[in-house]
Amino acid sequence: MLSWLPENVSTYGADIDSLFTLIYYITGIAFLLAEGLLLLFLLLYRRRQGHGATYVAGDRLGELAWVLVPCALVLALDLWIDARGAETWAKVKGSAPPADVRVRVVGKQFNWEVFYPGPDGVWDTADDRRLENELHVPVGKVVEVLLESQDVIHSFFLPHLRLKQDAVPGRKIPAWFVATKPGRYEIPCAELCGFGHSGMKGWLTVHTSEEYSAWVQRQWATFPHAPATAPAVPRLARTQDATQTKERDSSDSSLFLERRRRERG
Ligand SMILES: [Cu+2]
Repeated sequence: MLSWLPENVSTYGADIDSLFTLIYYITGIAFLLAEGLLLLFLLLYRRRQGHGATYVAGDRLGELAWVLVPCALVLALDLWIDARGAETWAKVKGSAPPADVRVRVVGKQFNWEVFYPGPDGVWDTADDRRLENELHVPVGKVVEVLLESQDVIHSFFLPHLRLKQDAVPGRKIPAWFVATKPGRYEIPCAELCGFGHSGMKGWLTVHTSEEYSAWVQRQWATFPHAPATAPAVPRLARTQDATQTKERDSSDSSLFLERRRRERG
């Protein structure tokens, strides 16, 4: 296996790694074959006294085969990778298990802003928390990350969780993961996003459930309605919240249009 990969602490990490390994060996072998043939042909058909160059039109089947056979091979290997990856893609990107913890992550030049809905589980209320470059989650729980960008395209990358997803201005893109081991892991930005890109790095802290409860207590200690136990599960169901987000979006855009109308008028 590929021992230089970062430690896998994700429930779906093994699936991603197995695909990565497949692609790694296919492209590695293809590279060695192509470059080996190139060197061999350079040697075999090098310039020699008394041998002129031959013009090859490529219109005979035997000549065309040099193009068509590699094309068919590449296509077949592509389809193989697609077939092997379909199930993993469906699991990781196609659907998400019900979230235990939900956060919003906004990429901006040059840091990650992490928002928690707070004990009431509702966004945009007084108990929301905003953290800079710090994402705290409990181990073994489904974490849903709603990705946004304030300026340019960023890429939210959790190498140890085998998760990478672009954050695109104007879009809210959901991603999810379940961490299997407590620890502190890097969150680099994996998309060149400006002069400070190389320094754009946050930290994911995966707590044990007791540690996470204690962390939640500390974060929301100042709120009188802070719960006795950790709000691991925000109160809103997924569908309810999706509707609410949609409503807020449309009201945002209608406010924007209204403002434009007033500015013009
Ligand atoms: Cu970046």
